Amino acid sequence: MHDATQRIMDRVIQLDSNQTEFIQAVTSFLNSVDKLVDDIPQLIYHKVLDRIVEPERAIIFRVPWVDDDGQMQLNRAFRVQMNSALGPYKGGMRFHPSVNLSILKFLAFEQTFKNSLTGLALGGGKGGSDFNPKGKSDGEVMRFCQSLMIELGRHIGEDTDVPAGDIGVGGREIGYMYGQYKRLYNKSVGILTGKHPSFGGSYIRPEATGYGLVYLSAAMLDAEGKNLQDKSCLVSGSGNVAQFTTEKLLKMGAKVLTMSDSSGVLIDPSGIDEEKLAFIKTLKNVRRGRIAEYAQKYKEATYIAHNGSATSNPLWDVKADYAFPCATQNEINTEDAKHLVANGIQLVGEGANMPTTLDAEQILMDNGVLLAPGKASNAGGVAVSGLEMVQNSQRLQWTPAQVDAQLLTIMKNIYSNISSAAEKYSTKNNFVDGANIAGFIKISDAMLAQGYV
Ligand code: NDP
Ligand code: 2IT
Repeated sequence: MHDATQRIMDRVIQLDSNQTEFIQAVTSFLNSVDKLVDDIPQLIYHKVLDRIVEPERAIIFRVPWVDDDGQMQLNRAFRVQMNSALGPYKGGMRFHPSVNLSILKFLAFEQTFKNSLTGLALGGGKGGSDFNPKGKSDGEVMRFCQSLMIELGRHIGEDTDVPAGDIGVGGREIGYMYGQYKRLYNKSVGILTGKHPSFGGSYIRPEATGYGLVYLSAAMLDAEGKNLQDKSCLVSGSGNVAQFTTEKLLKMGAKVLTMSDSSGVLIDPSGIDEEKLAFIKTLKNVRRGRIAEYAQKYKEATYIAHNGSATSNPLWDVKADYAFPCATQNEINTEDAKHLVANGIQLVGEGANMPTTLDAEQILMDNGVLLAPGKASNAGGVAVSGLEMVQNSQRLQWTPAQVDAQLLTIMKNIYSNISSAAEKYSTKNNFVDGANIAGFIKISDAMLAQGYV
C-alpha cells in the first residue's frame, strides 16, 4: 500500500482494533483502491477515503421482549447507516447470536459498494440483532420483531433507510416488522423490502440473490469459453441464498453435490435434484429443522457434523468444477482454499458476504481460480430490493418475468463493469479489484460533488 492509503488503514485499526471483520473488509477494499493512487488527485483520494471508512451514523438500542413462559428477555440491536451518497441507506437485517458492531460495519461497508455496482440509487446500510431465532416460537419471533420496530421505526423511512432480510431474517420477520411499522406510523409505504407480494413485495425477491449469483457466474464463465452444463458444483448453506443458487444451477443443467447448515455438511454424490431441493425448502423454511434429516431420508447422502476444532471444512474438499459459498463470512480459510485448488476448482462464486478470508482469496487467485467477490456476485438480492422500492413508489407490481429480466440485465452489467475496471486499473480477471474500484469510483464522485460529506 502507498503511504496515503496506509495512513487510512492505520487509523481504522487504531480507532477500532477489536473490529476484526470490519478491518478485514477495509483491508480488501484499500488494497484494491490503492491502485488508483496515481489516477485521482491526492486531496480527493485522501478526503474521500478517510470519510468512506467511517459510518455516517450507527444506532445501538435495546430490545426488550417477553418469551412464551412470560419471562422478560433482552437483546441488543443495531442499524449502521454507512453511506448515503447514492441514495437512501439500504441493506438487510441479520438476526444471529454472533451479531456485533464489527460484523454489521463490515456488512454495511460491503453493502455500500455492492449497491453502487447495481447501478440503482441506493446508499449502504446494515442492521441486526444478537437475537437467536433458533428454537423460538412464531409468537416469540413476532413479539421480538414488534419490539425492535418500536425503536427502529423512527430511524428508517422509504426515502431515508430501507432495511431487508439477511441471515435469520426472511419473509416471516419482514412481515412482522412491516405490520408493526404500519401500526406505529399509520402508513403503507415501502420502508422494508422482501415483503410478501400480497402487500407490496416484489416477485423474484426471494430468488434474486441466488439467481443473480448464477447469472453473474455464468457471464464470467462464458468469457472464458466455459459454462454450467453438466458441471458439478459445491454449495454451502441451506438458507435463502443457498436454496435459490441450487435451484438456478439445476435449471442451468449443473449438478449440486453439497449443502450445509450451522450443524454440519451434507454430501450427496448422486446430486441434489429438484425433488430433494423441495425437501430442503420445506425442512428449512417451514419445519425449521436441521439438514442432518436429509441423510436419514436419502441414504445415498453422507452427513458430517461440524467439528469445532477442525481446521478445514470437508465440504470444500469434495471434487467439483465450481464452488458457491452461501452461508456466512470467512467460511473458506487457507486450508479450504488449498483443498479447492488441489481438487481443480475453476470458479468460486460468493453468495455470502466475505465468505473467503484474505489469505484464502489470495491462494485462489494465485492459482487461476475465477473469484466472483460477494459484493458483485450476490448483488442480485439488493438489486431486486431496489426494484421493489421502485414498484412501491409507483404503486405497481411487475410480473415475475419482468423482474427476472431486469435482474439478468443488472448482473450482466455488473460483470461487464467489474471486468473492465479490473483490466483498466488492475489485472485481467482480478474481479476483487474490479468490484472494489468500480463500486468506489461512483461513490467517490458523488461524495465529492456533495461537498466531501
Ligand atoms: P439464511 O438465514 O436464510 O441462511 C443462512 C444459512 O447459512 C443457513 O443454512 C445457516 O445454517 C448457515 N449459517 C449461518 N451462519 C452460519 C455459521 N456461522 N456457520 C455455519 N453455517 C452458518 O441467510 P441467507 O441465505 O439470507 O444469507 C446467507 C449469506 O448470504 C449471508 O452471508 C448473507 O449476508 C448473504 N446475503 C444474503 C442476501 C439475501 O438476500 N438474503 C443477499 C446477499 C448476501 P442454519 O440453518 O443452521 O442456521
Ligand atoms: O447482503 C445483502 O445484500 C442483503 N442481505 C440484501 C439487502 C437488501 O436490501 O435487499
